[in-house]
Amino acid sequence: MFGSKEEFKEHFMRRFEQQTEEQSPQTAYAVLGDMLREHIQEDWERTNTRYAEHKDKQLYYFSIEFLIGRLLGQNLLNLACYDLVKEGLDELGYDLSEIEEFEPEPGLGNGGLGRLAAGFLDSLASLQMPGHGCGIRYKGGLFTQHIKDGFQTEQPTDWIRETGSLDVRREDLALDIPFFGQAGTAENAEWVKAVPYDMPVVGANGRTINTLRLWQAEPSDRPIPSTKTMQIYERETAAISDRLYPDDSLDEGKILRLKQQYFLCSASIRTILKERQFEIRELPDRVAIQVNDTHPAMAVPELMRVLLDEEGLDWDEAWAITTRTISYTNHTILEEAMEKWDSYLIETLLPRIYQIIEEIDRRFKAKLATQQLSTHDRHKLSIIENDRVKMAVLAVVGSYKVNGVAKLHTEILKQREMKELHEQFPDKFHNKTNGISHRRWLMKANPELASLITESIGSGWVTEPERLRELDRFAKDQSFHASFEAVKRQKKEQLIRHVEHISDSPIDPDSIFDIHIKRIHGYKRQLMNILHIQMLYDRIRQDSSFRPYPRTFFFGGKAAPTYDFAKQVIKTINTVAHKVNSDPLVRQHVHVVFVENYNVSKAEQLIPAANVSEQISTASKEASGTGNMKFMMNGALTLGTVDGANVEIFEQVGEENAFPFGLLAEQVMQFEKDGTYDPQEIIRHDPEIRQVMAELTGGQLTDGIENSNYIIRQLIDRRDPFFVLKDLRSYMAVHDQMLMAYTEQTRWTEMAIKNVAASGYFSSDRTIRQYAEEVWHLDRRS
Ligand code: 26M
Repeated sequence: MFGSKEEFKEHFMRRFEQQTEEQSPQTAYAVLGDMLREHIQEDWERTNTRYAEHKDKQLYYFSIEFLIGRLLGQNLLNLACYDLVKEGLDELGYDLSEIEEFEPEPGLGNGGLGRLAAGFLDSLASLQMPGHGCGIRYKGGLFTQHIKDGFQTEQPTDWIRETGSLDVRREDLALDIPFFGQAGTAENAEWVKAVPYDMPVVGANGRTINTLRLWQAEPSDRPIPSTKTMQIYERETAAISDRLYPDDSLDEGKILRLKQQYFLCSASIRTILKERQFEIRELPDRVAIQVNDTHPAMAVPELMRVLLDEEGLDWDEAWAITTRTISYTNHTILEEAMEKWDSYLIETLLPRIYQIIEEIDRRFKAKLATQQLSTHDRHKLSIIENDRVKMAVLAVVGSYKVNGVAKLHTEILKQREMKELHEQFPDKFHNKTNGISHRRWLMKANPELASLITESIGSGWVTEPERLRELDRFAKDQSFHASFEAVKRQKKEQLIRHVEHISDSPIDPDSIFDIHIKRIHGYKRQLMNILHIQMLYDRIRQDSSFRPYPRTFFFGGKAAPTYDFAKQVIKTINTVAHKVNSDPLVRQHVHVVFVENYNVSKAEQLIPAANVSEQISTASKEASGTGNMKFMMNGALTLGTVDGANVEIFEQVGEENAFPFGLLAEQVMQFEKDGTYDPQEIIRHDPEIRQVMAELTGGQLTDGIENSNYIIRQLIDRRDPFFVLKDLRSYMAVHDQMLMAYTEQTRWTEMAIKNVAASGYFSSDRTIRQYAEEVWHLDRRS
């Protein structure tokens, strides 16, 4: 980026000395930010001009979350100047990784869905495709988690800084969005100004720089409704982009959330249409809009509104254009996560939009009227039902393609959850198995492994990640084994340095690093993991012949602030951790570490150090998972259920190089249907499980029985909806198998290498190529 190292140093120092602030790493961070900003400016403009001149079809990825993580290091890496800058700074007496720590974490997402959106932007730019993000510039990202007395506490996180950031405020593109009022007139509406902040998305291997446009809500200059004071108006306006909702699987139906959704959709769609350089009827050939889950599904009625009311098209023309422009990705089948809005809420907040949704529903029902359908089927096919709008049905009806995020998940959608819709639109449904950015999760997070790979097979895998397969040649190579093991060891030691202050006893780098990091949720079954650990504790103390190979269990993850069960799971993990870690006998075999405030940066430290990747969701519940892919790419072995993309991981690497266990999706779904699963029966018959349940009931695992109530209620009264007790035996057995395998070091290393070799399929570059070819048709020129 800056020519030579010497050039960079000179340029940097010149800048640095001009600063009024003291010469700290923080100032260095700001200076690097300014340098980057200037450096990419020209390529950013050139990219936009190129797209305009070639009339390239543009993709807009609409998402309520973009979990981009820290950008400085990734941008330097993609510009192929990370090493140069690092060495340059080194010679000047600065440590780049220390400087990187000064970048506030942009936590604009809850988890998988938001991180997926960020990875897709990385792939789009790196593949030099015209694809941009549209999202919200939340002042506060996901809360910061601290652990106090074993419990989660939440603090607001503000990430926006004046200096060092690359985004550009585009006042010239600001527009006013109306809420409330009456359908068809702007009378009595309450207006909110939407101001875009454009962030450059720097692609690797070229000079493509795409745009992530994040909208900020501000008071508009228009008159405010007479029923409101200025103070209230200003507060309500700012609230729209004030913070990210911290729920990742619960539809709460809050009006502020609805405002956020419409704000994003309306601002983005109106801008796309206003700035266009083509006839409106060409829209589907010039623009593709992908809606990331139903959160931006208001794009359907909003595009209809603009086409009808502002462009003057008739219904059929408008509908044909809308349903050839928008496509939808489904990320879940969990009932409680399916968005349903009370009709009156939409009708009050967005009267014209509600009229349009009603008309879409009316016409769809009219079309179905000629068919022989059961009442059940008609229910499943209604957009509006019992005075609620079902966003998933609206999204399916209003788009030309609908995809699941892994093979199994897509099959469940087609055959069960959306069976009736699938029968109506058989060609709409397709699978696009998720992927991850190998640039962030291998090259950036694990440069040591990346270098070793390149030394062995050359650098072809960097642009064609599926060529990681060439590593298979080294799966039995002794000297490669030694280097591979040395890298893993180094990453484990680095992780220890990062977390040792939070651990009450030293972490043994020779122990197996077994890592379970993701949002805390019933279906992700952190509870099963910690109950198993407690059972190990009991067994070690009761059976003097049971002395298992040392393991360190890492947990990390946040609970939604309103999710009491998940919060109690955190408490249980911390209580058991304390018990295990302070027992002089047990701690020689088992160590438990809860890593506070799990986020993208923590993931970058944890994943490269893992030996075992815990992916233990109840089969059928995890749509895909993407953490599973990151671990595999870093040479961890998957200990997991036959769920989500685990299925494809097992397929790619071979089951003999992984540890599958547990009920199959079909079995789970059968039990759910017939209700024959009885957790009490397991407790009655299995003495070890009985013991751990007694400890739970006695309050020993949670510091008192008040705390274990939620967990007991879930396992007993609610009959263990996530089959924790049902799968526990199988889970114990697979852990024992894993332990056996680990003691055969050569064989383990061979398996780990094969995992890296088979991980190329899970690069988001592959996913994005598939979307581009089969859904967005980005190569199509008009
Ligand atoms: C909805 C309504 C109100 C407030 C928040 C939400 C909401 C926010 C995020 C709901 C779901 C959200 O994210 C869900 C998510 O992260 N899903 C995960 O998506 C990944 C990418 O496809 C998959 O790999 C995971 O399996 C899936 O759980």
